Amino acid sequence: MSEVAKLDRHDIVGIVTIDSPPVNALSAAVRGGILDNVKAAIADPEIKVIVLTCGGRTFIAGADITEFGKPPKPPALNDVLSTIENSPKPVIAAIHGTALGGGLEVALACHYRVATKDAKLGLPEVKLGLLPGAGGTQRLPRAVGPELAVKMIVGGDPIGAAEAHKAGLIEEIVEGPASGAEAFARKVVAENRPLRKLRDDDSKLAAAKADRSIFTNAVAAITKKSRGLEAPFAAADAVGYAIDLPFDEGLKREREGFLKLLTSDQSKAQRYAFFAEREAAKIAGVPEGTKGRKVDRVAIIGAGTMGGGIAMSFANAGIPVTLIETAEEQLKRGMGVMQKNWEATAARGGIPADAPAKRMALIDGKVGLEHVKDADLVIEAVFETMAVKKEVFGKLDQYAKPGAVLASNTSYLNIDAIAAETSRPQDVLGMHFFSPANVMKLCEIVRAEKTAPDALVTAVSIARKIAKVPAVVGVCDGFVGNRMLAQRGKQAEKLLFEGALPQQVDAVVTKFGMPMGPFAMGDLAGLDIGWRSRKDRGIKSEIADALCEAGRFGQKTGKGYYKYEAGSRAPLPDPDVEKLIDETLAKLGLKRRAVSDEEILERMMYPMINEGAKILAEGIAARPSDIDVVWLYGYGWPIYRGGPMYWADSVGLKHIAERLAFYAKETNDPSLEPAPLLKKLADEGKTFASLAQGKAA
Ligand code: 3H9
Repeated sequence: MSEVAKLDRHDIVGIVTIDSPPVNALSAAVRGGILDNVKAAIADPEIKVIVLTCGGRTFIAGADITEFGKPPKPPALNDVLSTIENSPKPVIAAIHGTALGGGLEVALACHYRVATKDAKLGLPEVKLGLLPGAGGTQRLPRAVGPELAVKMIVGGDPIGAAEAHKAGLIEEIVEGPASGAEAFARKVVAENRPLRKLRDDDSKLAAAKADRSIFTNAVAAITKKSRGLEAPFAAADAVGYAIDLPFDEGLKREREGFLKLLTSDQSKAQRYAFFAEREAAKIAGVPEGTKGRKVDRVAIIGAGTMGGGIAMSFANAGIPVTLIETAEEQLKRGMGVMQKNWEATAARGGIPADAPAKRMALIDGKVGLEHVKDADLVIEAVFETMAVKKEVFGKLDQYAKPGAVLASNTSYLNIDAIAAETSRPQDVLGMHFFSPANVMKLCEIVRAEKTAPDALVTAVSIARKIAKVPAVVGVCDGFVGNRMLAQRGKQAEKLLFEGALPQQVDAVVTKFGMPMGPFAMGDLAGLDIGWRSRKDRGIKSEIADALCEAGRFGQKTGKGYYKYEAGSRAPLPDPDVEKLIDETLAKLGLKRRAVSDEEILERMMYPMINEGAKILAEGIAARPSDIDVVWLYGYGWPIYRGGPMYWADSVGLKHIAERLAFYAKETNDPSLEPAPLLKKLADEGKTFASLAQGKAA
């Protein structure tokens, strides 16, 4: 018998336990273990009913993703599932933790399912660019009906045990998975319940068979946000087979769809992103086994947009927050915004009706920095100038308790200089959240020169606890994300002087898959901030300056690079802007030329990659995949393109280096010269992925 699974017998109940940490993924060994042990239970004449359960923190979390792309090893999952489904003795899945992907498919092949109350059940394959490949698209619609099945399979989000119970996906909610399932199993035998095989039960498909719009409407609602992605549409087709075709035929077509996606570039990129995200949580250069500090309470300084959003993220995760302002009025305003925000989410059904009150109760609003005294982690989110930050940190040093981690949410300032204001630079680091902070998943954790390893571990683990994706970066102007973005911004602006229009540049960027182009983003952020800072520094940017002089500050004034209809955020191209650009160029004696979309794409993306190469060479990011994580979760880089560094590898570094050198010459811009690391890799025919772990950030 296999080591990862075993069979125990409690008189008539055979208990098959899978134990393959960390998440009981369906590796070849686990598949074999299930098959052998279920067969042994079937063969044992004493056993009348079989319970399938898992050891450790979770039920099976899916196929073993690390096996994808390698030659398949027997037994195939579908063969394991048909052995379960065809068992002459009832098989009951006992679910705790998460039953995901292939894990839920195993459970769906069982005759009955029970789960603990905090269990989650889902088919998240689309998030890896796949569709369920072991009957999930055929059995789940038969278990819960096509509408919920579409939501779970095409949307990829799991449901909780209560919803699963209501929908008929599980029979009972139990206390302990194995003991609860065993009691349920005895009932099945005592009551002589039939072997429920989902494959043979079309009752929940009847309505959609009669009126296919039930299905197509559900698909249309879910795929609204699937722009550019292949998997959700292929997954929807597969659910359609459940409605239109006999089970075996549907299963065959599902398998074909799965295999096609498995070799697709999109799925490869999405699987890369899955592991990149987990890799980013492993901090380069920190001694193994370093433990984080305990964080029971967080203090956040500043109840503005950033501070409020950060506070919400902590309260969402059940962590108490002391929210500190300089005056009652600002505090009240900040608290009001949070409350409204949660109430709006509750009204949409996004969180339970009592959640806003519960979360507000976790936030203790206070005036005065002395109130940081009970906090284990302090996050400063005040005005973005060095003088203000220094003053705050000087005071924090006075009031914060010994050992508290002191973080700044600065988006570009030097953390070393901030840390130097305290007598405890080992406790100081950056936690750079992205706006809106309660929504965006990225948190750049900035490691300063003297940051202690355990302070760093604390920041990374607390970020994960509040459902953020942390990426550790080093100190430099703009850290990883904004430093790369600045290069894109610079080229975007230059393109306007050469002949492109804002809408042309933005269209290329959004067609690539980014949620917004640089000019629509400028309008959203407000153009006046940059204008003022240019004036302070005596710098000119004639087109942007002319827009601001004409009162076009972006969305807030209803016009910027675009015009906006009242109450709408949709950017509309504005002939007045084209005129303004023409006039500005005429004044400067410049002529517009036709700029191709190809050039725009190259000049938007390649300079960022070039900057990424510099960031790696300087050790600001430890791994190319960390840079990808920053872009995926902080800037909406399309997941099916894996991240800028991954994408660069797929384009070819030699091509990118050549094009950069070409544009450097053509547009007389030395900043576009290929970075030494990019050039070296290009010359050697290598990729970013080939880099061994770089210098620790
Ligand atoms: C599928 O099932 C296809 C089938 O339909 C068809 C087959 C024919 N495989 O996330 P964590 C590792 S597709 C391999 O940090 P958490 C992970 O890399 C699959 N490894 O923990 C990490 O390793 P390390 C559908 C996996 O508690 C460690 O486990 N299923 C897998 O925050 C801990 O992970 C999914 O998409 C895997 N399937 O979250 C579920 N899963 O420590 C994917 C995890 O070395 N998994 N690992 O970095 C998840 O969503 C989360 O891992 C889970 C736990 C919620 C389970």
